[in-house]
Amino acid sequence: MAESVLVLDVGGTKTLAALVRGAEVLAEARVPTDATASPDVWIDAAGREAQAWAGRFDRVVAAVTGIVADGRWSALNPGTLAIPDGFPLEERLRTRFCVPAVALNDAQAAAWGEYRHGAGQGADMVFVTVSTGVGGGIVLGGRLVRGRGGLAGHFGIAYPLPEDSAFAHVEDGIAGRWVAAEAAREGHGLDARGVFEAAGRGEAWAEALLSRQAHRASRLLANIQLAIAPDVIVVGGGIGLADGYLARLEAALASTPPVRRPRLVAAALGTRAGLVGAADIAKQDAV
Ligand code: BMX
Repeated sequence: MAESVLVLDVGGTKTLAALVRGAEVLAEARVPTDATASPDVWIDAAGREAQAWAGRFDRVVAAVTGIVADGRWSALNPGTLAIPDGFPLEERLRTRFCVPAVALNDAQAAAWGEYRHGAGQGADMVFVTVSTGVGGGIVLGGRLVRGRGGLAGHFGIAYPLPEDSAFAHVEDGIAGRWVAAEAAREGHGLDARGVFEAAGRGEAWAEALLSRQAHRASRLLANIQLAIAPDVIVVGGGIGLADGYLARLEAALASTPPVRRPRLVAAALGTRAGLVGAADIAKQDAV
C-alpha cells in the first residue's frame, strides 16, 4: 500500500502540491493561485501537477486559506481569496483523486506541522502566519486546538473598529496585500517581497513601512501571548519568513512588559510546515 499522502496547500497567492511521507516532502510543485478563478480551477491546476505521482498516494488532504467546516470551504476574508460560500471541498477531492480525503485550514495544518516536526516540538505553541493574510493555529498539551467553530487560533480576522459598525480585518492592516498597497500609495509599484528587497538595499521609505508593519504585528503577538501564554510563538508565511523580519518584530516588542512578550522563532519547516502537518492529519482523519 502507498504510504504517501497527496497534499494541496492552497494559499491566497500560491498553491503547492506535494507528495509527502512522514515529515519528508518527496516531490513538490508550485503554481500561482489565480484569484480570479474558482476552487475547481485551483484543484485542477494542482491535480495536473500531481498526475506524475499517480499510484503513489492513498489519500489526499487540502490545507487551504479560509475556513473548512463539515468538509465545506468558505472564505473568512474574501479579500485574501474569494472562495464561494460552502464549496464542497472534501467531496470534490474524493471524486477528483479517487482516494479518501480531508481538508482543513492552512494555518492550523502548519501549526501541527511545526509541533510534530518543526520549531514547536514538545511545546505549548501558537503558530502565526503572516502572508497574503494572517492566520494561526494553537497546539496545547500536544493537541491541535480547533475550538467549537473549528478555527481556534485564527488571528487575522475580525475586530470591530469603533468608528465603523462593520467588521474590519486585522490582516488588512498587516499582511502582504496591505504592504503592497502602502508601497503603491507611496509611488512604488512593488509587492511585499519587493518592499523587503528595497529595505535590504537601505531605502528609507521601505524601512519605515516595514517598521510600521512590525509595530502593528507586534501588538497582535503581544495579545496572543497574554491570552494564551504559549512557550513559543512560531512565525511563518511569506512575510513571516522574510529576511530580517523576526528581528524587526523583536525590536518592536523590546519595550513590551515580560508577561506580554512572546518568545518568537521562525518556522523550522519554512513553507513546508502546512504540507507536513496536513499529511500527518490526513493519516488520522481522511474518510
Ligand atoms: C486569511 C484567511 C485564513 C488564512 C489566512 C492565511 C481566508 C480566505 N483566509 O486570514 O483562513 O489562514 O488568511 O492565509 O479567509 P494565506 O493565504 O495568507 O496563507
